[in-house]
Amino acid sequence: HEGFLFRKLDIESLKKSTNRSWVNLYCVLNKGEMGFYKDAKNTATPYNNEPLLSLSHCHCDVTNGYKKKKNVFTLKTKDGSEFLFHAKDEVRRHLLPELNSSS
Ligand code: I3P
Repeated sequence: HEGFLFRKLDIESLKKSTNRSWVNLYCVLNKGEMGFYKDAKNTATPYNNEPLLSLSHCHCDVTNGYKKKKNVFTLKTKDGSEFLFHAKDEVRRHLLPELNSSS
C-alpha cells in the first residue's frame, strides 16, 4: 500500500517539533513499517534520510483537536513523536484500520 499523504511532524521525541510545515510525501506501508519518500520513483532514498517507521506500538487516531483541515489523523509513535497526516476521506478510511492492525 502506498500513496501520497501530507505530513506534519508535531511532536518530536516528546518535544514540540521545530520543523512544522506540511510536506507532501510518498508513503509506503509494508510489513508493519512505513517509509517516506519525495516521490514514487525513488524509494531507495528516504525523505530526510529517515529510517523506516515501525508501526508496532504506534497509535493512530482521527484527531478532533486539529480543526484547520478536515480528514487529519494522528500517528503517535512509541518514542513519543506525533505525526499529523492529511488525506482524502476515502484514503483515511482505508488506511486507519490498516495502520492500527500493524501496531
Ligand atoms: C509552519 C507552517 C504550517 C503551520 C505551522 C507553522 O510554518 O505554516 O503550515 O501549521 O504552524 O509553524 P513553516 O512553514 O515556516 O515551518 P498549520 O498548517 O497546522 O497551521 P504551527 O507552528 O502552529 O503548527
